[in-house]
Amino acid sequence: MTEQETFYVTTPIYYPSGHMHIGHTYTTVAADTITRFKKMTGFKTYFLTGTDEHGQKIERSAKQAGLEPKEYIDGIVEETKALWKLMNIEYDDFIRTTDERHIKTVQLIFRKLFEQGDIYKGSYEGQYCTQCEAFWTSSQILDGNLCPDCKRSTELVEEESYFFRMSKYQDWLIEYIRSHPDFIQPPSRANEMLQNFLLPGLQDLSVSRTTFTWGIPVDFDPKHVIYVWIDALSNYISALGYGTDQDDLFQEFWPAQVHLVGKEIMRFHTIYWPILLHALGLPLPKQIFGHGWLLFGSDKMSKSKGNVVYSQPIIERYGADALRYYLMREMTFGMDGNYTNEAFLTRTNADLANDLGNLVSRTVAMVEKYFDGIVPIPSEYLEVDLELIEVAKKLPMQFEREMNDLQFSNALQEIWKLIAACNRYIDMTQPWILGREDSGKSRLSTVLYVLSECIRFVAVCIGPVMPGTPQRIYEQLGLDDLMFKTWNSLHSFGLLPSGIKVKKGEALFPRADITKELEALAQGQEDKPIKPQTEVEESLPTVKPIIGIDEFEKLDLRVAKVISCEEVPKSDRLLKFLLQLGDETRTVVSGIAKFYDSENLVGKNVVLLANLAPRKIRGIMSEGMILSAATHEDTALVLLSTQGDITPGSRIS
Ligand code: ME8
Repeated sequence: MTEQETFYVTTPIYYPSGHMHIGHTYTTVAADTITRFKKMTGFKTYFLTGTDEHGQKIERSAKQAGLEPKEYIDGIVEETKALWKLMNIEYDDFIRTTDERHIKTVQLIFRKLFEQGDIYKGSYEGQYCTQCEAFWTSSQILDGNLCPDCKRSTELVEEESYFFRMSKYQDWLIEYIRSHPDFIQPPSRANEMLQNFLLPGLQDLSVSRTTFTWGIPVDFDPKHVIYVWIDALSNYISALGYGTDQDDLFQEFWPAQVHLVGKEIMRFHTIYWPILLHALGLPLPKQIFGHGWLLFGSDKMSKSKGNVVYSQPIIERYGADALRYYLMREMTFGMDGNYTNEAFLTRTNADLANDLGNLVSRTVAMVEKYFDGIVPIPSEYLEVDLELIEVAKKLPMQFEREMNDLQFSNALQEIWKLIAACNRYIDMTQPWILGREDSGKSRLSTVLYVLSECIRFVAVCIGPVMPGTPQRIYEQLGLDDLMFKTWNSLHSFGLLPSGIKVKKGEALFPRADITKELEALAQGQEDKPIKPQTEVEESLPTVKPIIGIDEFEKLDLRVAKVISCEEVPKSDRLLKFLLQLGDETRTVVSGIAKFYDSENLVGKNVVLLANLAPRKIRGIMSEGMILSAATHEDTALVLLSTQGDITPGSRIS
């Protein structure tokens, strides 16, 4: 017996700096789909996902929520796991970069690279973008010192730093990429990496920071934390136990077959990661696939821009399979595409309710009507039958070829070719006419058998993309036995046992009234995107450590009156306030726009933390913080106010 081939697939580990949206769902569904397909076709699979929990961005998001970073992240991680469960994602492991197992491995990797001379200590000056957590060189930075990725202002930062000798490995990597055409996919991205980064020459990479603390400390120099990308990328091997004495998974599954990532992080995965692995003496993943973006208009949907669509309201109304189908079918994997509710509903109606749903319900209804629900024994096959059978027989091979290239949309189109052929076959053979006369019975038995068997082929193939649907089809076909539901059972046409009893069920995908559903979906997006498994109230944060009165007195809390309040352009979260405190006025930006209308606040008293260091938010200098009470998940938020009349500027103690 040959050893079972392994297939290790990963998604990026996502930043838990906000709720996961449909873009994160996209990559995760793709990884789940290919894993299920490989498992079905006989591979031993391993599917890793997780969260990237360190860095300044998370530290800041937590601070804004008034929580410790870990406390803040825990809530989002629970939410994320709940979302993956709803999406029917079956990962083998969920790694968090705050896991002890990960921290130990990252420290070990860093030390090893330092000891062998690949990492050295120096100092760094550069434009740093806190939003993207990236340093930019003078050739990359845009006019006005704007970040080339997110177009926000960057800061000039100088700090002591450890560096990785990227330049040492540059020629090796160029050669590797050129001699391994499958390594970077789609191929256009390989060109991009070579032209934009490798051929102009790599600079040594700063791999530690002293400007923030929320990270993995360098164990031999703890004022440094390890820069997020070494920390983050190592997850792909730390999760397998690399560098520990429990490294069975590593031995079995490394190198990964494919890392699935969005195209914006290809540079990290196709340059830093291979070099890091090579320096560690480890084999490289077989492939890095950079898929395209889900766009909102012409912009990438992203947590930091807030222009996102959440998966939860869609799943709640139409089920995970409809959304999984849409994501895998609508866009070519590798290219950008738009998500709109309208396109989703149109496709669901056309492909799922009409093409697939009707085929199954019509076939089952006819078997019930003409054969008392018993799948008949076919008689002689005519030309028209053989043509359809040929389409079905070709499907597994064509489907497999597309799936192996991660061309999910093409793979689904192959299945839908068979569905369309079946629907045409019904029109051509006209079973309702055959059913009128006894003489048509024998012909009708062939037609309905062929259709039922084609539906079985469809059900097996759609499983990896729509894991909840095959069983619903098998139940309608009356198919129990596992042996008719496997990939191998598609090797020959005609295995479906005659004599099984079909059972009409609910419509697989009810037809949506698009106008009505568009309204409901828009409302759903306004509501809370993701409900964690546990009740929100139960997970309210525990009380912070005790402080003395002297520490409390450092806070200068004042009553302030709202003179004016307006929405900050291009933000659905921020309001800009002009506040009166005695003789003084202050401008303050506050993230409460989701909970209050700006005009309702004018004239009201609020509580202001008046001695908070000023901070620029969206280009506006915010001079203090308006206090509010919020649930842990920010599902509800109310401003603190005063009871009774009090002069603005009064002290609060
Ligand atoms: O980059 N369209 O985390 P992240 C398609 N922590 N995919 C999208 C998307 C969109 N609009 N938005 C997000 C990070 N994604 C790092 C990764 S890996 C060692 C560290 C998906 O939370 C896509 O896979 O910003 C993208 O690469 C990833 O989420 C970015 O997630």
